Amino acid sequence: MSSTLMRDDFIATDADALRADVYRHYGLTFGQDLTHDPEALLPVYLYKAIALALRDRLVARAKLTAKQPASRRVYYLSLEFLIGRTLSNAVHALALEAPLRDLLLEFGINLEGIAEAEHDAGLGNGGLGRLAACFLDSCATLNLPVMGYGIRYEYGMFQQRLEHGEQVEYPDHWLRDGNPWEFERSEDTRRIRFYGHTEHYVGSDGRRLVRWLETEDVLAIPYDVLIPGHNTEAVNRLRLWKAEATDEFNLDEFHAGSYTESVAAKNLAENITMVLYPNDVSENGKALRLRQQYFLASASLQDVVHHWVEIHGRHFGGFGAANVFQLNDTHPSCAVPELMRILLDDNHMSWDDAWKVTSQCMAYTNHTLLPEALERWSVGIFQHLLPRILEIIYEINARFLLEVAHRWPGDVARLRAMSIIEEGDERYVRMSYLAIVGSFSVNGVAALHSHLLARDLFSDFYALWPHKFNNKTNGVTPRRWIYHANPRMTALISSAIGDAWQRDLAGLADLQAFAEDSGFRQQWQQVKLANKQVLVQRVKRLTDIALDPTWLLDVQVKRIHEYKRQLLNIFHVIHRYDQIHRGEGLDQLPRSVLIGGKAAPGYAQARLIIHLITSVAAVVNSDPVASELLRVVFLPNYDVSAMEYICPAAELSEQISTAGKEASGTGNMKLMMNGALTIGTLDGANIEILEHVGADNFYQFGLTADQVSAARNHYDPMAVINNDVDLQRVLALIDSDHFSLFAPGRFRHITDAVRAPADPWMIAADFRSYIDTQARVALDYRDQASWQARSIRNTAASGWFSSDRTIRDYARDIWKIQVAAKK
Ligand code: 26Q
Repeated sequence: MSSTLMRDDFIATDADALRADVYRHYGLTFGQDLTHDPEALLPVYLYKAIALALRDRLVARAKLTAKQPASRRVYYLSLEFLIGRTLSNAVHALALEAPLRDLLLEFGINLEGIAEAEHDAGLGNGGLGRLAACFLDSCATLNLPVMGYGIRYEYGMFQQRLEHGEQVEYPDHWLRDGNPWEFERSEDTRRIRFYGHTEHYVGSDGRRLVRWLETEDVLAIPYDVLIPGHNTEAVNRLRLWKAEATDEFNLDEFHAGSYTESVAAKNLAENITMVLYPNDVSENGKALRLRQQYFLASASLQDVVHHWVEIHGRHFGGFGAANVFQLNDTHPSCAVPELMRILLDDNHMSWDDAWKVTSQCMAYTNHTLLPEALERWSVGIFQHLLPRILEIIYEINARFLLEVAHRWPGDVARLRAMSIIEEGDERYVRMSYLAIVGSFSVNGVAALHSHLLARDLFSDFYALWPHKFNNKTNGVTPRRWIYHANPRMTALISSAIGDAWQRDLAGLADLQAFAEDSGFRQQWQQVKLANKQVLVQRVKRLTDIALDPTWLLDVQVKRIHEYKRQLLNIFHVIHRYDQIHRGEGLDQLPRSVLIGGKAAPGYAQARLIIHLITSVAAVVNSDPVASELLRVVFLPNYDVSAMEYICPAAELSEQISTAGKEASGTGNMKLMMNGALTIGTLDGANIEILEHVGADNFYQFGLTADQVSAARNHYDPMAVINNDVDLQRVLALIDSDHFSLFAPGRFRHITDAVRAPADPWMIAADFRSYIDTQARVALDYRDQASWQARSIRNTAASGWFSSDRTIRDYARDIWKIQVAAKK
């Protein structure tokens, strides 16, 4: 069966061959007339022609990689892969930048211009989705047998525009111009079942078996995207599933003559992969989201089992040792009962044998400490949509509770607390408990986060199974976030320490010594200035706001959420504006404050925070006095491509979440790598950033996680406010409608929330500490020699935050697979 790889599969990577292929795809694949007139050129076709020429060169590598023997394979299951653009990544991985730039000269256009024609693959909300994309990059680069499984959403993360200062969402039809990077693989189509009912029967061998009958089925069609490693021939795969109706859809209606209605009903099935859900509390509990989750879990597991059976037959004894499924949060945790279903119902294994296999190959990563963000599904929805899966969850729970009862005899409260089924007026399936019970590994994404999971959120489970719990601090890929995003800094670093650091980011430590070199510091400053100029031009184009590239650039980019405290940031801006207005602080350091991020559409308070930011920006930027010292920008539609030009330019990185709420953060790492200093709380990975870079090179402020929890029950924001004239003035300015002249009371919800003793985010508690620390930043920035030295030290200390390090940790501790020694 196995085909041999043809010599011809390997396409020459020289400049002439590349040139011929780009011309061929441009003229033949897309039927365009060759033109060297930049005015007449359609960049989207040139982009697609180049993409295909590059993809051609990855195919043979991908086939070879797939044939490599592996004693264990890993599958990264995620509802989100926030890939962004692929063109430059492929160019760099194939080391084809120089010939491609030469070729593009013939068309009178540069690589950056062509790259802009590619639409971001925005198949994720934020950190969790981008982490999955960085991980795939590192796995390929480290030559690991890891494959991604996700969903090919027709519409990715919505596009954000501002209208009258408010967020408005537009659909992200990213596939409109076609996707040159994917291969449809209809031969691997899988069938997914929904609804129906179960029937228990006795098999011919006397076993008690279960059938899932009268289901409504949907087809899962795989689309493969190639994931090239860097400095290696390895090319891994990301398989994204699209839902399609089966051909027997609504046969009854069809025969009854309602042909058009029955074809139209295809929509119901095809809706499943129509749109990415925004991370939105108001969207919780939507049945379509559960359909997406089961669709991904079932298609992916069937796929892996299918290929297993092709090789091993229906013998699953070795399956658990040969496969690991890494669950990216609880979103794909239906994988646990689904693998049980496949082993029990489709392969007639005993419960004990099936459970041994399943719990040997599942591993769960948690990404949140917020109790309200833990996934729960109403039993009613489950029963209706996935009756067989619910039955299996009940059985898993019954056996698990026996174990709990054995460990804590007579402790009914503990049974109630740990049950996978939450009892009450309405009953719920607790997806995190299902994932913990079904997995051999449970990890958090930063040291503090993992510690708090074990100590607080999952303490009962930690007491029962301490060996399952571990930490894997997040990381980000230096290929995208340094070499691609910041070529100027990359060149400067290599001119100082050589280029070994580009293969092992720990080598960045050699840069430490250059912090004392004044010539190098000046070059470092020039690079930052050039990057700031690029950003300033983009900001001008997108918002019409003019920034001065010599001012301190203060950046907060991330999803808009109360716990991330964009409010604290804008309170600081209002405070400085107020000072200027009162004729104080006219000698203050000029600063540009850039804020970007999307609010979940149903999250009213987050939308209001955006409106406050844009309203403050309008007032400050048009004030003749204030705008000489302070400018504020809300950058619309923050996404992966935006971060690629923001992080090289940023000088101050705002990581100001309420301590104990941000699991890790990853933007903090991208900004640090590019030489920004962090102003941050002791939260998530900020703590590890501080440990690596040292307290002199990090602006720490605010309550610790333990202080936040201790203050919880006697928090008195009014006492804090009454003691702080600056905070009183900030609140008074907002309440006086200074930023909402024609809409009295518009921001009252915001100031009320800050004054409420129940404010979980403790804005008032950290205000003074934040303002004072910002004043220190401003003072320190005036000493540019010292600032640049500390910027260099941040980059030098950032090597540990490479996702290559993170993936080595996963490979060693969880996946138990070999990584080749460092070169
Ligand atoms: C859940 C149910 C229904 C609809 C949507 C969702 C949903 C979708 C996305 C829930 C959560 C998310 C995304 C969470 C996320 O991005 N978390 C972040 O993960 C990063 C990577 O580990 C961390 O660095 C961040 O701290 C964490 O907030």
